[in-house]
This record gives sequence, structure tokens and C-alpha cells, in this order.
Amino acid sequence: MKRALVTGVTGQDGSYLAELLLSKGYEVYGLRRRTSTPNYENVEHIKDRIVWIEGDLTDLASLIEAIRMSKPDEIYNLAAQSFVATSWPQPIATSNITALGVINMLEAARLIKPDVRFYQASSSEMFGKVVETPQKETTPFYPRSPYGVAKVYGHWITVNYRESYNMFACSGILFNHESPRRGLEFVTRKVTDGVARIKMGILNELRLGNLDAKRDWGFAGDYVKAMWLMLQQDDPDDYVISTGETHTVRELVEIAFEHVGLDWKQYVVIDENFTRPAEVDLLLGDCSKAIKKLNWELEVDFEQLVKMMVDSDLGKLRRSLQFN
Ligand code: NDP
Ligand code: GDR
Repeated sequence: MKRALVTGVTGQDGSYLAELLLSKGYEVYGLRRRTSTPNYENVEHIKDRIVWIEGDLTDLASLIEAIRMSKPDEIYNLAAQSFVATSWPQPIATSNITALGVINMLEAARLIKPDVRFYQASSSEMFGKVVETPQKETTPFYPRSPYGVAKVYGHWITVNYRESYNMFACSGILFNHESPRRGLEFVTRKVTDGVARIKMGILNELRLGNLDAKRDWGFAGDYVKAMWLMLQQDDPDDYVISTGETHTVRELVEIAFEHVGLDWKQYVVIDENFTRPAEVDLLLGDCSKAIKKLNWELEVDFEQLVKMMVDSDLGKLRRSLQFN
């Protein structure tokens, strides 16, 4: 039985990845940090099948102990301060977790289990300002937020450990991916939850920032399969994972409102509080390397994704209103 250690397992991707690994017969160890109000919503259904280890990405000793306890064949480093907007008001915390957390994890792995296969959750936010489209593995980085800068560090330190110590370390440069388990602060879920609330008559407006931003949005369930595939190859490498389609926030809003028969223009209010000090205007990924080398394929397209999320939020709301 293979063993995997997953950091960030309570998050969106961690929960889908843990499901995938359990379905493949892995023993899954999940790193969790102490919080005053624990939230296991995403993993409630598999909570008892995960072996929990307490630790924090900023605490090297806890990571060394986590690797000692789990003796993993594979490590998936998904933990991060992952909300771009928060990286301006909390730049140091973001850097400590999202940048230095990666070297903590790599050092712990190098010291305790140097033959482990290591996956780093890199991001299309590293591309930032448009230098080239579509963006691929060789496109130069120009990050536009403290989060993006931290992810560039995480990416290069992963490449460096591969080259310095011959470790099996891969970096997945994933473009935005969403699901019904997405945090409520991210724009897709904010929109689908808002649409559900408006439809049910408990909200009368939705306040958003830049509707012109373009993103390459895919489904998280498809993307975690690519993470696993990267660690099953003969050689470690870096891969872009994307859909190859880009859409504006406005299109996202249109599809979500239209799905419940409403006109978005009557409800959406532009609010400067949700615009960013520096924006990433356009993300569009070229994932041909992953398709060719990993045989990775997409199952859910953008429109299906938005409708899936609206339906899920409507369902959740109806159930919660029934019980109140
Ligand atoms: P989430 O924000 O949903 O999950 C983040 C996870 O990290 C949570 O489990 C969180 O735990 C944990 N975490 C945060 N800080 C620490 C810490 N100091 N020590 C230990 N655990 C910590 O993110 P996603 O699932 O969406 O993303 C997974 C990874 O992929 C992240 O690294 C993200 O930056 C990256 N990424 C995501 C993309 C996307 O579109 N979703 C695209 C590209 C990259 P807690 O509940 O305690 O906060
Ligand atoms: P992003 O995701 O920053 O791309 O990072 P987010 O959903 O937060 O923003 C996407 C785009 O929508 C615009 N936008 C708004 N965003 C939010 N959150 N709230 C709003 O009200 C709003 N209005 C407009 C934003 O300006 C932006 O252009 C996500 C995260 O998962 C990162 O961890 C990951 O690395 C990248 O995707 C790839």
C-alpha cells in the first residue's frame, strides 16, 4: 500500500486529491494545523479514513515529525495562504507560508526521506502581467501580488532541489480551478453562492470588483488527477495544467444568473473594495505538454462548471432553510 502525505488537505484541492488517493488504495496522511474553530466541511465524508498529523508549514520541526510518522512515498504540498487579495494586507504571513513553507517542506523531505516523490502546488499567478499568451512552461514569470511572488519562490526552490539533490520534485503550474468546495471569497463561488441567495430571496445585490479580468477556469476534480499523474512518471518535471479557454468575470456572472433565469445587470454592483492594487488581466494556459506526456484530460468545461456550482449552492441553501 502506497503512503501519501498531503498538506492543505482540508482545502478544496486537498479534499479532491485525498478522495482520489483513497480510491487508488493509498494510505493518506493529512497535515492539519491547529485552529480555534476547525473546519472539516470539505473532508467530512472521508475524515475517518485520513490519518491526521498536526503540523504547520511554518514550523520545520512539525514537518520533520510528520514525515517521520508517515514515511510517505509521495508528498503533495498543497498548503498555502492561497487568497491573492489577502496577500496585500498580510504580505509577510503569505510569504512565510506560501514561499518559505515550501523550503521547510523540501528540507524536511531531504533530511528524512530524500527518495520521496514531491509535488509543489505552483500557480498561473506566477505569470502575472502578460508577457506571452497562451502561457506555457517556458513563459517568463512577472508576478503581480505578494502571493504571486511567493509562489515564484516556491516554484524555483522546487526546481532547485531537483537539480541540486536529484530529488523527484515536480511543480504543477495550475491555472484557476474551482468546484462546489471552493472557498466563498473566490470570485466563482462568491458569484454562485450570491446567485443562489438572490434566487431564494435572501440577498438583493452582489458586490464585485473587476469584471474585465480574464481567467482560464477548470474543475478541481480534473486537476488533482494531473497532480497524481506527475508523480507517476519516470522523471520529475514541471507542467502547466489549464483548459486552454479564457473567460471574463462578466461571462461567469452572465452564465450563473442566466442559469436561474435572472438578469445579472439588475443585481451586480461594482464595488472598488474588491479591486486589487495590481491586477492580472489575462490568464490563458497551454497545457499541450501535460496532454501529451501525462495523457491528462479534461472532463468538465467552463459552462458545466458554473452550472454545477450554482446548483450545488442552491441545494445547500434549500437544505439549510428547511432545517431553520
Ligand atoms: P485552499 O485555500 O482551499 O486550501 C489551503 C489549505 O492550506 C487549507 O487546508 C489550509 O488549512 C492550509 N494551510 C494554510 N496555511 C497553512 C499552514 N501554515 N500550515 C498548514 N496548512 C496550512 O486552497 P486550494 O485547495 O484552492 O489550493 C491548493 C494549493 O494550490 C494552494 O497552494 C494554492 O495556492 C494552489 N493553487 C490553487 C489554485 C486554484 O485555482 N485553486 C491554482 C493554482 C495553485 P486551514 O483550513 O487551516 O486554513
Ligand atoms: P485569483 O482568484 O486571484 O485568480 O486566484 P479569485 O477568484 O480571487 O479572482 C479572480 C479574478 O476575479 C476578479 N474579481 C474578484 N475576485 C474576488 N475574489 N472577489 C470579487 O468580488 C471579485 N471581483 C472581480 C479578481 O480581481 C481576479 O481578477 C486563484 C487562487 O486560487 C490562487 O490561489 C491561485 O493560485 C490562482 O487562482 C491561480
